[in-house]
Amino acid sequence: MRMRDELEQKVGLRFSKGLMAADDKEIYLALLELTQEKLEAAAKIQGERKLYYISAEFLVGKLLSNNLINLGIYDQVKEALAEAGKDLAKVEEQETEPSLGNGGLGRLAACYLDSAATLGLPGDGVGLLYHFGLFRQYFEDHKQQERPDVWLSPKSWLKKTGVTFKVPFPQGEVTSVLYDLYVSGYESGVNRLHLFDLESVDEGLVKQGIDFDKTDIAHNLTLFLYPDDSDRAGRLLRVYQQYFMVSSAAQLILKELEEKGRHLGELHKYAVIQINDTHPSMVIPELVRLLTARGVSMDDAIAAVTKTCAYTNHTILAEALEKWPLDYLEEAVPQLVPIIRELDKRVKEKYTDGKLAIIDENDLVHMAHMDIHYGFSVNGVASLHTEILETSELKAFADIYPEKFNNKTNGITFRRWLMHCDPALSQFITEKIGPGWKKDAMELEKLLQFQDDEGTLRRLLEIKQQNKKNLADYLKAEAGVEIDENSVYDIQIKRLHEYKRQQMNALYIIWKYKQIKEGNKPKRPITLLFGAKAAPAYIIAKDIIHVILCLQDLIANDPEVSPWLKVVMVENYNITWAQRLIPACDISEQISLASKEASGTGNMKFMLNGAVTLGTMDGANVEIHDLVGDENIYIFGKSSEEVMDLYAKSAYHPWEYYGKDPEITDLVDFLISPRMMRLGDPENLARLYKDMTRKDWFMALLDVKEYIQVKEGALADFEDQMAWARKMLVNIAKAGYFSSDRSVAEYNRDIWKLK
Ligand code: 26V
Repeated sequence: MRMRDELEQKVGLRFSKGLMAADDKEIYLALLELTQEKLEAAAKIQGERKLYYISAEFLVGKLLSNNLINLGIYDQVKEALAEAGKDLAKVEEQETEPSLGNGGLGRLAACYLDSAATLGLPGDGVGLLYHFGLFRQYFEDHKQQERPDVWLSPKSWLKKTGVTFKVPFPQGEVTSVLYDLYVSGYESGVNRLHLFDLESVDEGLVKQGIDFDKTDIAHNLTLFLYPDDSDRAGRLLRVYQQYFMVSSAAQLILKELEEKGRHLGELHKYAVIQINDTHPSMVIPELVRLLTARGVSMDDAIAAVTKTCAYTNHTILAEALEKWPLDYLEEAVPQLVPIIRELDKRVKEKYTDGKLAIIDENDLVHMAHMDIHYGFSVNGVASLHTEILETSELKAFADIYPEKFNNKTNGITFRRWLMHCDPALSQFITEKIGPGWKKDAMELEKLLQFQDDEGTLRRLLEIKQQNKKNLADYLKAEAGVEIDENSVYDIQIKRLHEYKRQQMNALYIIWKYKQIKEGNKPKRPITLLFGAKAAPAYIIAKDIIHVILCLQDLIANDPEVSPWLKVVMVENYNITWAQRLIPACDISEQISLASKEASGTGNMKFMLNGAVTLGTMDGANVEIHDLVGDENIYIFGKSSEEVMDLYAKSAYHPWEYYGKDPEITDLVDFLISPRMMRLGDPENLARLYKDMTRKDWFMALLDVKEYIQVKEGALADFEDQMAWARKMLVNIAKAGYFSSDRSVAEYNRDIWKLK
């Protein structure tokens, strides 16, 4: 049947009208049903051995267009709708974005599911169905406020499976209910994302903002992702949630194994579990518990589990490396404690080095240590990150288990992050080098032959210009904010964290503001765009948002400066925003303190869409730099070795920069200047000022001057548009390495061994 007829039939059946008479919402619902049926009919990827990718987050983004692209019917649908005078982009706006993640780790999980399905690898995701997601961010009085992110609706991509499991807690048993989402591969079959909900969950528990009774675990386990953990009840709730997730996952895995008629002791032959950061680590003792309860001996259970589990580390930040006090585990998951003690005992019998212990001398349970001892693979997510793990953070482990350590540099799916978000660029690339890059991203290198071709470079600039205009139009329509499409767009979008150094970017804004006030106008107006959520209990991160919003206001209302400088922080930054911002970007801000950003994946998305990176030698920036060369990236800042040395010697003191360098004094003092104090909240501003001058744990003042200088250099270079376009082209051409198809193929080759 023609697509137009299929659509007419669906709309007719559902709403008793023709396509032309239907509104965007109705068309969306019809398309949802139609697409879901096609997913249902698509081949299910099968295999003897299966991957279970367990993760607290899956930041999948809107699914309609992604599924249409992967099913190979996007163009047909778009044309059929156009025939009826409808716009697929408008229809897509009807979908609410699932709120199942927080940042890079969650988006990575979604990209990997896409790639596994694309490569035909049998692999399912397993996670939780959070009713209110992380939170919905809004701004009030220049401050972040939070409310529940209501995203679930009766008609959605979720399918109730009827599968349930009992999860035991000291307070009593609860029931997990399994929902599935189809994960389509590009011109391939489908896998699934399994999301567990709590049968007895009670949304009514949420009273004020995002507050709820954290102790009522029979009703709260699947309300929010990462609920506030600033008190004991909050931290305990994390443990309850994690156990709810992994016990359900483990039961699902064993159920599937039993259905295949396999012996449980052979788990490792038929299943591989990727543990995405430490949130799912309790799957190890839980599997041991379940296997022994079903008659497998302790030795065999431990051996099988160790051969089944692989751990990915996504951060070296101490506060994110989970260590649970043993008494929390006694309280929340007492059934696991004897097993964790047994696992720890076996380690201590073999190794005397206290650094290797699972349970340390303070009775803290190191989740990562359990993963490394009782898993067969440990990987970092970029070369530099893995090197730091091996030589520093996890050195004691790399010494005893060198064969377990490996690097898997992160990747992104080009389906969403180029084909979907930048169709004009996609089409142009295909015109130049054919469609082969969609399946083999390394083919993008063929673009290099055009690096001196004026026509190609001009067209790249035109496409970027159109994308910038599209963003300007969208911002005006959605947020009532006007930006100048002829300005240079400089974008920093990522979680708000001090190590990512949005505060350093804010200092640049202050510097530029002062320059303009002194009459030094830039050659071209500059637009600085931000998107970031701060964890609700992360005070300094919220102060940084406050400063950015105050600067946004200050500058917008200063007629001397506003024609030249514009600051915009978008509200509730999410995947949908990212898809609009990234194609419009000229300068990609990747300015973390070297050694702290494990990889970054936004850096890859920007590069792929023809933005030029301004960054430190951190995470995957190092690999981007290797690929594009000095000419096509702007690097500044102290190296990871220098930074790690400063930490080791406690040798960094912000006052040595703040007090001694009048230029820095000037910038930082501006935070508490009368102008800012009038506009903002003195408490927040003074707190950040104090932090930056006395602590500055992530060393913004160390690199800020070089940052300003190199950023000014990039802005100057932007004026030679043809030379800039050449940089854009090289970045696009070299981005192929960062396809998640490459990453996932490497995971499969070295770890999963699925086919
Ligand atoms: C840890 C914690 C600790 C307790 C509070 C809540 C919370 C939430 C998330 C995390 C995990 C942080 C790890 C993470 O997201 N890492 C990011 O992973 C990306 C994908 O590998 C990588 O590109 C980023 O550089 C890295 O920061």
